Amino acid sequence: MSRALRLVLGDQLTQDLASLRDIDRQGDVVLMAEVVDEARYVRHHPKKIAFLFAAMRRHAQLLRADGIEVDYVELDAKDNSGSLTGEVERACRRHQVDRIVVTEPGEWRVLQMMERWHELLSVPVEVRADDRFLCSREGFAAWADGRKQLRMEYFYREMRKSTGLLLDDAGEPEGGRWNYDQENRKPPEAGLESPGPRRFAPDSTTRAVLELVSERFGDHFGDLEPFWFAVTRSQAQEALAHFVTHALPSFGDFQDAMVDGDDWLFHSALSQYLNCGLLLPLEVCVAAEAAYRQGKAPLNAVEGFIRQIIGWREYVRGIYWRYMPDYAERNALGATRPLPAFYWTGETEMNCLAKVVDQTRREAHSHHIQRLMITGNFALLAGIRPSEVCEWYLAVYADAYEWVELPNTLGMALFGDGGLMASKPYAASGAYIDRMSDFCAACRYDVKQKNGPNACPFNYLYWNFMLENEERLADNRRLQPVLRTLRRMKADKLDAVRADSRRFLDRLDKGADRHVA
Ligand code: FAD
Ligand code: DLZ
Ligand code: SF4
Repeated sequence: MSRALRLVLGDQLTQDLASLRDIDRQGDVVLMAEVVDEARYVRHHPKKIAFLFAAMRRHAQLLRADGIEVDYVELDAKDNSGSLTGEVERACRRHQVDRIVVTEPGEWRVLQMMERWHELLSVPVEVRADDRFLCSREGFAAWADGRKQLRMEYFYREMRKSTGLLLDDAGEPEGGRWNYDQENRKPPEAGLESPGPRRFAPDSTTRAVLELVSERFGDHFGDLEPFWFAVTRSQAQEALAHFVTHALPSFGDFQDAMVDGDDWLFHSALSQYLNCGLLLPLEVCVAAEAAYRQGKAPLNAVEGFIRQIIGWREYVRGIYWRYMPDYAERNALGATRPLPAFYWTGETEMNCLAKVVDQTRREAHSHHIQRLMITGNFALLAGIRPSEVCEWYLAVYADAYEWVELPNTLGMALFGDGGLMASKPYAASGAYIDRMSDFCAACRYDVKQKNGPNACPFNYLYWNFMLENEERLADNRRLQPVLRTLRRMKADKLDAVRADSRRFLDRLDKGADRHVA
C-alpha cells in the first residue's frame, strides 16, 4: 500500500494546505516537528518561538480531530535530531513511506534542504506550490517579465482586478481612485485612543510551551511574557473581527503615526497569523471590504489595508522568489558598518530608537513606519551592512520569515537592491520623525538643531548619507531636488555635517553601549 509522508512546517498551519488536500486518511501520515535548528538559525525572539510551537501543537490537535494521523515531534522528544532533514529522515524510517509531499516553504534555505531529500532518502519528493498566496510565483514572473521597473502600484492594480476587491459594478476602482495613500499620513493627535489587538490568555498547551521556551531559549533577545497571541485559527478569526470592528475605521488616517506608549495604534497586529497560515490573505481582505460596503469603515482605511495585503505582501514575495538567492547578497550602497549594540540593548539616547527597540523586545512587533523610518532609516543613514540588519529583523519580529523580511529590509529600508523595489531611498532627517511621532519632545537631542553635540543625529547623518552616496544616486530622478540642495550647500555647512557624522559614527564604531554625542 502506498504511504506518503506529508510534512507540515511551522508556518504552514492551514487546514486546507496544498500538500494535505488529497491526503489518504487510511494510509498517509503528517509530520510536524519542533526542531532546534529552526529556532536558532537566527536567534528568534522567544515570543515568536513560543507562538509557533503553541500554534503547531494546537494545529496538530485540529488535524487529528479531522481523522488525520499526525506524528508530532516535540522539541524535547527523545532522539529529536534537531533539524528538519533529520526529522524527515527519522519519520521516513518509522513509517516506511514511499514518497514525501510538501508545500513549498517560505525560505530559499528550506527549499534547498528539501531539494536534497530525494537523493538523501531515496524517496520521491513532491513540492507543491503554496496557493495560500493570491499571486503564484509564475504569475508574478509573467507580470514582471519585460518590465524595466517593478513598481508595486502597477502590480497592485492587477491584483485588485484579479481578486475583484474594491471594484465598482463597471470594474473600476471604488471611489474612482486606486490608491488613497495621500489621505493616510495624519500625524498623531493628542488624546488619540486606540483599541489595541485582541489578547488571549494562554491555555494549558501554551503554558507548557512557555515553560519549554523559557528554559531553552530564555537567553534570546526579547520578553517571553506577557504572552497573549492567538494560537488557533478560531482565535485568529476573533482577532480579525476585533480589528475590523474597532481599529479598521481609523487604520488609514493614522497608518504612519507613531505614539510613545501606544504600541499598536490602529494597526491590525495580524501579520504573524497571516504568515503562519492561521488566517488567509483573501478572507482578511474580504472582511475589510465588507466593513466598507456596510458603511462601517471609510474607503481610505479599507483601501489602504487591502493594499498592504494584496499589494505589498504579495509583491515582496514575488520579488523574493524572483531574485533569490543572489538578492540576499546585494549591497548596492556598499554599506559595511557592523550593527550597533543598541539594536539589542536599546541603550541609546536617541529616544525614537530606544522606544522602538524597547517595543520590539516586549512585543516581538513594531509597526511598519517604526521598522522603516526609525530602525531602518537609521541603519540606512549610518551605512550598516545589510546582512546584519536583515538578520536582526528576521530574529526579532514574530511575523518574520525571509520571503517577507528580506525584500522589506534589504530592498525597501536599505536600498540594498539599488532601487528594484523603492524608487528612492527612504532616507529622512529628524523633521520627519518629529512630524509623525511624539518621540522628539522627550529626547535628549534637539530635533530642530542641525549640527553640534545636541543636534538630532538623524539631521546631520541624512546629509552625510547624501554626500557619501551622491555619485551612486546621481541618476535617481526622485532625488534630484535633494541633490540640488546638497550641491548648493556652503562649504562650512558641509564641513559641519562631515565632522558631526564622523564624531558620532566613530563612537558607534567603538561599540560604546550608550551612543551619546
Ligand atoms: P498592518 O499595518 O495592520 O497591515 C496589514 C497587513 O498588511 C499586515 O498584517 C501584513 O500582512 C501586510 N503588510 C503591510 N505592510 C507590508 C509589507 N511592507 N510587506 C508585506 N506585508 C505587509 N512584515 C512581515 O509580515 N514580516 C516581516 O518580517 C516584515 N519585515 C519588515 C521589515 C522592514 C524593514 C519593514 C519596513 C517592514 C517589514 N514588514 C514585515 C512589513 C510590515 O512592517 C509588517 O507587515 C507590519 O508591521 C505588521 O503589522 P500589522 O499586522 O499590524 O500590519
Ligand atoms: C520559525 C520556525 C521555528 C522557530 N521553529 C520551527 C520548527 O520547530 N519547526 C518547523 O517546522 N518550523 C519552524 N519554524 C518555521 C520554519 O523556519 C519555516 O518553515 C521556514 O522559516 C520557512 O518559511
Ligand atoms: Fe529621534 Fe532625533 Fe527625535 Fe531624538 S530628536 S527622538 S534622535 S528624531
